[in-house]
Amino acid sequence: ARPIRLSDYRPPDWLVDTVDLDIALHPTRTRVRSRLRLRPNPQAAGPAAVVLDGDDITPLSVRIDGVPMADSAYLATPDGLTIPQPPAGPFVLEIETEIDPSANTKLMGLYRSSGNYCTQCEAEGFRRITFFPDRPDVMAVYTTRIEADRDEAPVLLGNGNLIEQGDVPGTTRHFAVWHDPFPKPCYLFALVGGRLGARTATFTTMSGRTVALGVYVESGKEERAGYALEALERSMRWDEQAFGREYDLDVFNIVAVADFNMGAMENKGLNIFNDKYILASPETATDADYAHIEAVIAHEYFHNWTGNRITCRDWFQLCLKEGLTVFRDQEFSSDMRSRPVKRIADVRVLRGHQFVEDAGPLAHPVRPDTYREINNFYTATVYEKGAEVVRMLETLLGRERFRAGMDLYFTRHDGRAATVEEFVACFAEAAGTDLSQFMLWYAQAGTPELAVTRRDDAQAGTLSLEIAQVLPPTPGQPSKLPMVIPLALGLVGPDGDDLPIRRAGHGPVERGVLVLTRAAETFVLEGVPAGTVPSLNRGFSAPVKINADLTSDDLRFLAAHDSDPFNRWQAVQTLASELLIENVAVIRAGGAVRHDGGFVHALAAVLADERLAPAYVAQVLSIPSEGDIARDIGRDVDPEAIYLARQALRRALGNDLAPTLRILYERLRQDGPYSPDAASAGRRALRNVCLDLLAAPGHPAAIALAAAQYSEADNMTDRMAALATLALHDTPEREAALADFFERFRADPLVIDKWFALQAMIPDPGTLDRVRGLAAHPAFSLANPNRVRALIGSFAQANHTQFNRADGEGYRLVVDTVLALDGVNPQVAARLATAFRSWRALEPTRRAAARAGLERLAGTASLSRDVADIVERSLG
Ligand code: HT7
Ligand code: ZN
Repeated sequence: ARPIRLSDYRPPDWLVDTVDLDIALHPTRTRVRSRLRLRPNPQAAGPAAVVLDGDDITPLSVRIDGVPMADSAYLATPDGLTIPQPPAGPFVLEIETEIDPSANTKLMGLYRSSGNYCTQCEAEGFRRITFFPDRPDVMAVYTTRIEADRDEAPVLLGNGNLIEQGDVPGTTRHFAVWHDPFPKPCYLFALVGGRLGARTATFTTMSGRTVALGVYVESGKEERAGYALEALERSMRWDEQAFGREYDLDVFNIVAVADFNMGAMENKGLNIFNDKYILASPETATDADYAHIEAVIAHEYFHNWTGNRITCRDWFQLCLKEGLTVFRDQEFSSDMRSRPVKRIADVRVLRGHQFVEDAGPLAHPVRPDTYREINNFYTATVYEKGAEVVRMLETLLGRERFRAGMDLYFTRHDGRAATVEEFVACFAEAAGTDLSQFMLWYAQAGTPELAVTRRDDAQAGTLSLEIAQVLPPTPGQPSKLPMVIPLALGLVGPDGDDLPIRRAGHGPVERGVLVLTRAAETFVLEGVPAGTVPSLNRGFSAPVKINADLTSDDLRFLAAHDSDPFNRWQAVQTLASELLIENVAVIRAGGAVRHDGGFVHALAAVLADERLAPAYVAQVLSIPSEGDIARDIGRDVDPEAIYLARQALRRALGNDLAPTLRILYERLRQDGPYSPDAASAGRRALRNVCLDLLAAPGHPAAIALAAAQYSEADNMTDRMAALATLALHDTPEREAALADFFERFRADPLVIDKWFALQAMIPDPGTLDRVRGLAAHPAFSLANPNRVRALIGSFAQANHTQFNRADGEGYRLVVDTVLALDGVNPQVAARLATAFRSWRALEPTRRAAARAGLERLAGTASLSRDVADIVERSLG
């Protein structure tokens, strides 16, 4: 039946007004009774069969308007249930099924995690619970009765508000009835039953309503749920202030579970989270963990409006909720923390994941137009590039008109399932502007490349910028049209100050944003003295690659003076990247790497600038990753040479900057108890970058410093940073610290994940055997996605030299794991298989080995649809 195409979209034949579920939980025989009020869709073509989706379930009984149906009156298949001749008008359909949550290793539908019951229905999990038109444009009002053994599941949670609860007379069982008055698609359905402890609070909304908040965790871990609860309160307040969005139910619950396919899920009134994004204490969570928790809590909460109240018409519109909600959570984190540092971090993620995706065989538009397996489209392109597209709308329209567009979207589409066209139309209308060319951002895959050429006319006092845009071909899209690109520009005058931006013949450039619309165009800027340096794409106003004719002197000038913190950081990154790429070539040719005193000097100047926040300086000091360098090189990639070039630069920085780094390291020492706030985290970040660079040359004194920090740390950030530094040096201190870490935290699987991940990332040839050994460790389990991602995911995605071993053994390990995992959890197996997405960019030996790995997967009988889809597209 697959592939599914956007162009084939048809409105549903039948609508569901209400869903009444009665779910009696049992470890292996959970009984599900569903009662659907169906009516023909007036928008559909005419009388039609009722076709319900199902996956791995069989009907025990089917009734129409209370009358049992003969088995011959409906057709049950592995994919669902069809009633060929339903009543002509509205009717009530009742279906009974029985499911086995304990046998559910796919973690989609109803399953058990640490003995607790929980659900995951996005994208197509509800059909594993009961038969239903499992598509987001069928929105219904749900009432759910949950029944369970009181001992086994004292806590019973559902969507909406709790309307009834009690004991089942004469039994050990009890029940709870939840009613959600807001129509929703079935992917937002959820229930939880188990032995859970909670942290609770109340929140008073902007209109004065009281909402009961609860964060439920494994009993005994309530202490670690406090930060998540506070983050939830901050998110709720922020959405009122920034977007005027108020929460709408009497209750908002969050539940943390240990076995979860992704980060978290925005089920209406009952978010379910991977416990990794809830549980935090200074001893067990790093500053980065705290920041992620805050961001994910916010993201899922913000879905209440962008995703739940207004949902997607179909899964092709996924970016409508995900891109927009990522944009909203990024804005929230920027307001809670440092805006420039958040922007830099987000762009690092975008380039590290989305640009890589865009450059390989898995590239797809922000709104794909075809898919075989929707679970494979929860990608960096849909999420991160989707957020950039929303950000560009704001940049193009300005804050006020953008907000007016959002307001219109909220009022016009509340309670509906919408499309990208309808979303963009709100901005076009609110701003009185034509956004038809802008729609190409949703339709065309690939990262635009801008070539920028400067022409100075000293006499006329003008600077001309000739800008050409090219969008490279991507799978299924050999040629492209020019895009609308908002390019925020600065002109840094010879004295280092910003100059006004005026276009000859046009006057001042609104908000300093040049709007590119053609394949090639020239912007003549006036009032520009000689020695002015353009600062292009300030704040990363568009998700593009820029190839500008800026010299190293220009970049050093920007690194010292640019008033735009993003571009100041970018200038240093570009300088580093150019040096590293040059040295990679030198290494491959057997030569000696070039030491660049100018680059060291530029970094020293940033280090010496006391006006800069430590968190920002930490970002400047973090040179491009191996992945960044590989991506910038783009073809014939040799990961070993990249590693060596990067190591050489890190050593040079560690040696040349040692005195300054050492002074900073001491000055930034923590002077009170640990606090996860952004300023304290920034100081730790910079201190730990200093430590890592100091240790890079491998001097025993620096290794001892790291070992001392490891054992003296009173928080996980400092302990983990020291361990990560030690992990890069093959010393007795490394093995001692790793052994100590395991003993300290062996009872805490989330912390042991850090231990798995760190070892998987060690760039030594011995890592392959180490990872094989760890995969057999009692703390490892293929059944738990966090364990798999920590050990095998980190090896495949973050250990460039060892995953890409020239002998192909790294690929073999990952292929073996994908195959073993596919029968357990195909969604997670498919995600792991995407590690091969850049195989074509490798040098010939590794390319051949990676291809052989993919072909081994392709040649395996009975691959899941999830893995088969990734493998076929990767080879395609
Ligand atoms: N909307 C959710 C995406 C999702 C998911 C979450 C958990 C398990 C499986 C899932 N499939 C899709 C999470 C989000 O982006 O907010
Ligand atoms: Zn989301």
